[in-house]
Amino acid sequence: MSTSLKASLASKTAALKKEIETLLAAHGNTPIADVTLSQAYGGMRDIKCMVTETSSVDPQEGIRYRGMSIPDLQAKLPKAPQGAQPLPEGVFWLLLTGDVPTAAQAAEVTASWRANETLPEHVMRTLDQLPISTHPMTQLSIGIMAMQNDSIFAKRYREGMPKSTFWDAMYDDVNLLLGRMPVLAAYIYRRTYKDGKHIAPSANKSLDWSANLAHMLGFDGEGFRELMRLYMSIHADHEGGNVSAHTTHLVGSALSDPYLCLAAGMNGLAGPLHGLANQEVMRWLVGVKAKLGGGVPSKEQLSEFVWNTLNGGQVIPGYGHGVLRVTDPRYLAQREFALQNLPDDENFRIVKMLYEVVPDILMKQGKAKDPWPNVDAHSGVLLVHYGMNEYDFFTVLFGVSRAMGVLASLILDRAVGSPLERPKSVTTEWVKKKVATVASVS
Ligand code: NMX
Ligand code: MLT
Repeated sequence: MSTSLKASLASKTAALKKEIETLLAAHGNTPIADVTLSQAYGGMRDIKCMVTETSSVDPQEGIRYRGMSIPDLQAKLPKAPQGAQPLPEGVFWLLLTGDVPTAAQAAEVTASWRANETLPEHVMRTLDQLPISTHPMTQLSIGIMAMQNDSIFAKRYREGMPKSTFWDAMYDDVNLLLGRMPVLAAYIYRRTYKDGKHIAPSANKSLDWSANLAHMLGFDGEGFRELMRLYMSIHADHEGGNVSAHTTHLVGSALSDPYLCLAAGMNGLAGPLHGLANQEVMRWLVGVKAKLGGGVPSKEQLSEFVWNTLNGGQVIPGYGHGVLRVTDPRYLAQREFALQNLPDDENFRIVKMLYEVVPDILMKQGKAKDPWPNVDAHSGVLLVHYGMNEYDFFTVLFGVSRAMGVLASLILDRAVGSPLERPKSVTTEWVKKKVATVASVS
């Protein structure tokens, strides 16, 4: 277990808890948002009604982890010996504490996760019983649930642990879970697509978490390792309101253990409007190529295909966002990676062309509030470039990364004593009476 991370967390969260108590005592009744009827019916978009410490998304700037943009992470977080991308171990430290770790501290996280890289036998047997056609995200969720009997939080809760130590039990569970996530993901990949020929974790115990994941998947080149470090770092967190983070937080508010919470979050990530969009992008792009006879289409052909998709009542996967109103900086980070490492890749050339074509069309159509590409518009072509052609697996990689962000928040939730989440719902009948009353007084 990473002892200095836990110690740093303990002192940070004690201070944060005090700060929140002081704020609530002085300003507990201060309104911070109004809610309109459109928001109540419209997916609660933009209502400021929850607090998440790990990251925030500005509509014009995109993601910042504890105030740091993606270029900041790339410049300031520890890297692998020959690498240029941040180590996700450093991202996790940052998300939890708000501090940039040293290389030694990031290595401590690597060691504590890699000490947990064994899947219980029954988890593998459970997965082996599933039809091979079971979607990898369903396998991921079932695999996480199958490990729930190991939950330290659930065991200690049953034994009567005091509320002040919830975060400590949560931390220990999360440490185990994050150690196991890459092994679980690799197990699913190799059973589903590689005839069950599994690859053991690297004997080199100082190999970082992402490189070891790449190894267990069966991709040992430095290019794929760097891609995994970038991928794992940028998909980790996107403030608290997205479906996977919000679900994990909500389920955790019932004091469910992190296995139950993470599986719930992953089930949300598996939806096509959320993380599953990354597989849909690749499928859609391959569909374009097949329909147009292969190769790189012209802009005119691509535009026609985009319009056909829209006129068929479908969304353009990888475009649009619930919060962002600019190109997603996670897309730009991946574009930068592609420009450096695979500038002539055929699929990348199509992705670049889509960037020139789709926003204009979405603006002309006039429905999407954000016509720009999101993180999922780019990730698939990078994976395919290095030989990972199994699109249905892509969201599992998103899930391994997202586990870091949502589980960091879950530890913080328990540390500051977040209560049961229970908003008030109303009926349309109630709404009709309410608007009638408001209309009669104005
Ligand atoms: N293609 C076609 N129509 C779109 C798109 C798109 N990419 N994005 C939004 N619209 C439509 C949307 O379906 C809605 O139509 P209607 O009024 O008929 O229901 C209208 O534009 C207004 O939607 P917005 O308010 O702009 O978007 P919202 O916040 O509801 O949804 C997404 C955000 C991300 C769900 C939406 O943009 C979308 O469906 N994008 C494609 C799927 C995707 O890429 N998802 C991944 C998001 C990132 N992630 O990893 O989670
Ligand atoms: C995410 O990374 O969770 C997505 O961009 C969706 C969101 O933020 O709503």
